[in-house]
Amino acid sequence: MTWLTEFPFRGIIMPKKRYTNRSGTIIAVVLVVIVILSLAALSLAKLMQAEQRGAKYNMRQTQVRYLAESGIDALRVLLMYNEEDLLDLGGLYDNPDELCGVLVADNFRDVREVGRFSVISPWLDEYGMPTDVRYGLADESAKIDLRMIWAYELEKPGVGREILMNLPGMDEYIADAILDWLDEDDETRDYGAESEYYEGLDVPYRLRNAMIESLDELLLVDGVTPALLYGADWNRNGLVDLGEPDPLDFQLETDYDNSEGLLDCGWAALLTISSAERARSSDDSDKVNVNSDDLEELQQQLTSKLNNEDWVNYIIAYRLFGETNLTTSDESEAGSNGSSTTGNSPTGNSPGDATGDSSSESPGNQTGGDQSGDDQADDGEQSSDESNRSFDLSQEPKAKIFSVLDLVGGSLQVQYEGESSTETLESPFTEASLASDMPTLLDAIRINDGTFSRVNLNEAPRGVLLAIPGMTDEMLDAILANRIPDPVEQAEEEIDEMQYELWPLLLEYVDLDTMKQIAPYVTSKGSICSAQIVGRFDAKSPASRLHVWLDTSEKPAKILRVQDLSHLGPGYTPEMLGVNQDTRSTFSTGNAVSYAGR
Ligand SMILES: [Ca+2]
Ligand SMILES: [Ca+2]
Repeated sequence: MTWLTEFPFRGIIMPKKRYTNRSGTIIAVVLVVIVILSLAALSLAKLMQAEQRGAKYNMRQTQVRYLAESGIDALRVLLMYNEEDLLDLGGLYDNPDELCGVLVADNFRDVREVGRFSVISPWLDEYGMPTDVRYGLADESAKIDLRMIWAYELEKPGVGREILMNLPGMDEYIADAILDWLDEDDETRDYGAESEYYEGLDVPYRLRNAMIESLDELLLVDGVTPALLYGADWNRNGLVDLGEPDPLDFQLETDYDNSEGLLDCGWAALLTISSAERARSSDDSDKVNVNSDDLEELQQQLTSKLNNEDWVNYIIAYRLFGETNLTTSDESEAGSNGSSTTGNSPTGNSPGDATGDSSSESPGNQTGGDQSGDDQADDGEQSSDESNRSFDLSQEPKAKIFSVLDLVGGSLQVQYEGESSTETLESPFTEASLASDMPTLLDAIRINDGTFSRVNLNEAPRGVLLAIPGMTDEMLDAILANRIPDPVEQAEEEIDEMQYELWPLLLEYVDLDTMKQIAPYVTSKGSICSAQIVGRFDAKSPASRLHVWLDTSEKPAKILRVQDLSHLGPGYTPEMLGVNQDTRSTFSTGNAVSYAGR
């Protein structure tokens, strides 16, 4: 400060003034700096807090994801049990003890750290409508596999369209567009759409011309809307919840009368592309695929499996001289007038004959077990005289067998090797011996390689059953009223016939002719199962919801696909998930009380 006092112009006070101002400025500057630093510190603290919250939320999300994944592992452990032990444990159809609110992480002090998973599938009421949840696996075969539709359409053009048209809300434009999307050619069907249409769109895209890879892909098909594919089930939990569109409004949007509720959850609840049927024979050997191309090999396999020359002979003869028997409703209506399509077809397929037989003879014959045994013995003697004759197995097979009932009660015009004339071969499978023949046959053979499944009539919802060609009201009622989807109950009831897909016939709810219509399309069990698994903590928790598909034909079960549905919410109420909300009664000390009291 001395330079100021020594300044030559003492009268001028400027320097002193400047000195005073400067000291004030410094204080102000210091204050501002302090404020800025404080604000910076504060915002840093805020940021850190947000980061901490974010990190904690991430951690919770990771934890609930692992809770849900624990559910997948728990299922795979249960699937390791043999069938009997599994049934003792309560099975996998509806088993709240093993699969609802299962405790994974327990914490006596903090209810926020109590973590659980639940395994959930739709529960169908007596009308076959999804109205609630159960704790277990859903057979993917309860839906119609698009690959079955396609395989059958290739076998008999028209079948695919008929099945699709039987779906609720479907019209011929969409049905043809779906088939055009799947077929490899570029020829537009009557009402369909091929590349010309898709490439002319504002945002053009290519159609697949092959099997779709996920159901969502159907949204790309001309005419398919989210409302049709997913119905009112926006959160994809298989139920129409509060907050989801009223199915009546939805009805206006889709232009479909949904008063029966069949389209509530859209086609996604009725269709699949991931079912399979890999059941093995009861002795754990592979079943024989009766539609394989190599007839010599087929004959050997059947001989060793069935050990019945007449049966093997007739099955081979059917492949060589029979007729593929996939009826569509148009034909069955025409057929009921009494006309048989061709002279060479199995006579049992003539609807007039079959109806007559079944109504007049079936009750008496089926109760007379001894009589049916005698019939079989007679057949055996007759054919043993001719056992030296054989068929020319190098011929191209003419027919495929789509259900074991194709073999029942008919006859074939056959030609033996080296002979010029044809003769009639009566089927060794008679209506009278159904009860004994069919279980043996069903246990030994299958009709394809099992890469896709037919419809599981024990679990299929109403909308699926209605889509099966040839399904009658009588058949639908018989199935819905009498089926026992839970294997635990099935075992308790001890009705052996229930394990076969032909049970409506074997238990005499319907006649042979009615069963024949739907038999190519149905099975009693598939090998791929799915479920939604929700993991969450009991309080203040995000939820992780996974849709998982398991191949149960292998041990341990193979995880085929996991779809994360967490972004659509937990999907189920805490009560459904077995979450313990009454925290006060369970937790009497620690944080639990303070949390519950909030
Ligand atoms: Ca095409
Ligand atoms: Ca829903």
